[in-house]
Amino acid sequence: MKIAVIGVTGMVGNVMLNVLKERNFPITEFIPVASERSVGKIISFKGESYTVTSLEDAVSKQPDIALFSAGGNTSLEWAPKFAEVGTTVIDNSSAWRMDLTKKLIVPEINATQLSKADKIIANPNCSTIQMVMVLAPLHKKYTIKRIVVSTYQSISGTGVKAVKQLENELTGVKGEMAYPYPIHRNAIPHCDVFEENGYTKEEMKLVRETQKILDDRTIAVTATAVRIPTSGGHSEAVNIEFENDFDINNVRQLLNNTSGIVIQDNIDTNTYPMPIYAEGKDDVFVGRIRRDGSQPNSLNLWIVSDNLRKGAATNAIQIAEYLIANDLI
Ligand code: 2RA
Repeated sequence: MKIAVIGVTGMVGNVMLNVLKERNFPITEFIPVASERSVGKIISFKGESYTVTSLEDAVSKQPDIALFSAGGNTSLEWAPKFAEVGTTVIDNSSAWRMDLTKKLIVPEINATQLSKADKIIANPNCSTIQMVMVLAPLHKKYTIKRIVVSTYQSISGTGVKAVKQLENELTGVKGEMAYPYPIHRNAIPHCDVFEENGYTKEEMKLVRETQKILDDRTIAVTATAVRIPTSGGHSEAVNIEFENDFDINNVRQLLNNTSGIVIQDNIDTNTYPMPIYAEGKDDVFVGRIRRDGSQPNSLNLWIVSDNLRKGAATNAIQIAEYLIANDLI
């Protein structure tokens, strides 16, 4: 496969290269692409050196697949240009996620929707991916009525500037600030920008993308997204109200038997998921599974996953793998 990675010098782009290598993705030609200011830079991939090229040049090479993680504006402008030359675009930005003509895919849940006609495919938001991975099997069995989710999000989701700000705060170095206040020893209830309704875009992604991926607009979702000083992954406290009652052991068994989910849940041994141990892994980790006795048919659980891997790079590459395996490219 001739594959282009757009945004190759960014945090997700870098993780994409690691995952492509780890999964031995079938690549016959690799095209690293970044913004004008990075064109000409030399990067290393699978032991070889490559020169970063421009979007114009990459389109002219007509790649089979283009993995985008370069922001929404770049995706809006360039994804159609790649699609026009026959490239299948898998885009990690929010640009195409809610477009009614585009598919929003978590392979374990809805890859079967995909067809050869899909030339621009949207990768969901990281905090959505880890949550719907757990919700999908539960929704299928018990029918979800309402979700209340609070997220505790890694600063790596903000970007390299925020990671650097935290490092500087820890080492006492004065440097550029991603936030106008400290990240260290703080919790910032502000991920992405605020919308008119007082919720942030991050919170509304959890609402809108969840309904689209589970293909059920009747699911009520409310979210609070918080940035915390960790870098390994996003954590989520999720409260689910079902239409139907459940047996807690059946819930565990169902999640345990779901591909991509690992249960870490034993209060006798203080076993539960934590981002510091999820970092670098592709699984979605679930723990603190317990009935919510405050209302019928309700469950609490804790979900943790590496936001740069299953939350971004790995999910996108799994979509590409699915397309290849099903002759859709
Ligand atoms: C965040 N979900 O964590 C977004 C991804 N950049 O800020």
